[in-house]
Amino acid sequence: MDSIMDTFNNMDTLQKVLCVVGGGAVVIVSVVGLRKLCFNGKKKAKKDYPRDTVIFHQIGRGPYAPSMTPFAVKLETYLRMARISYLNVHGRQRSSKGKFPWIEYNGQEVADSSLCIEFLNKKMGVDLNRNLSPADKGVAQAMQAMVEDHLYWFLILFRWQYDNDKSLMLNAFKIGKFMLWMMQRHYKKHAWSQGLGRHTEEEATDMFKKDLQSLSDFIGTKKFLMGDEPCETDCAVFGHLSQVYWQFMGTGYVNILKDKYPNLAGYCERMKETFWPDWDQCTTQGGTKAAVK
Ligand SMILES: N[C@@H](CCC(=O)N[C@@H](CS)C(=O)NCC(=O)O)C(=O)O
Repeated sequence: MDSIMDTFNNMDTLQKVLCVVGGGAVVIVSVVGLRKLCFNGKKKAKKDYPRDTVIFHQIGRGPYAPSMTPFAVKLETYLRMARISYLNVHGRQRSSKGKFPWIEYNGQEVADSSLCIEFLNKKMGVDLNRNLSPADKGVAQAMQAMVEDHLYWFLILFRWQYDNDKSLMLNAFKIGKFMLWMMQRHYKKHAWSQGLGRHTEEEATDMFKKDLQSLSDFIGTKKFLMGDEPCETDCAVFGHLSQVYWQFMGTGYVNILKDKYPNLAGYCERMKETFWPDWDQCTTQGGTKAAVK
């Protein structure tokens, strides 16, 4: 270190400026390159997947639920509810929109879980909301927006930003401390741009609880979100609640559904029993038992 400093001190001013600018450029190029590699994904190589099968691209399985991504649990639950055959491809390949999950069908890419559902509904003639009145459809859509565009951000904040125990994230994503730091920065930026990341932890926690309370009040004693039969929106609601119920370790709210919103805990169990008889095999740590005490 001393000899590097001696060499630097012996340089003339121009050499020092070039050295500092060059060093800075190398650091910037490395960080930008690493970010592109980690967050934008690699160029896709076309593969020969079977025809007439939904190829479901998602990250690896979660420790106690089938994915750490609520949108993947949502889409896979939909595929099961609609009885559409699919092939899982687990990996870090992002969609053309830079996110997970996404699907391919006979070579056609569809990105965004809701657009995937819309595409498959049309392609396969599926309508899981057929029993809902127009007014019920409106309510279901509003509930979905609350869960995906509001509640979701609190999952992000609890997981990546608040000063909780991060061992679940390190283990679940099999990442080291540097990658954790990169991902924390990435999600912090996103939550800030979205707006909910600007609140204090206390304010955000209150909002998170209000969302859970609304879901709990709305579901009440019903078996599923809109009544005795599950509908398409249950997939999104379950996808998000599954993260709170089974994969909220390290947050201080690991048992919040069981303790404060038992009907939501019952709802999670019901959805799991109905659509995921193989739940434990779809997790890396044997599913339920380890997570919910
Ligand atoms: N609206 C999208 C949301 C998907 C989404 O936000 N996925 C997150 C994982 S939970 C993601 O890919 N994040 C990667 C990133 O932001 O870089 C959908 O429904 O699929």
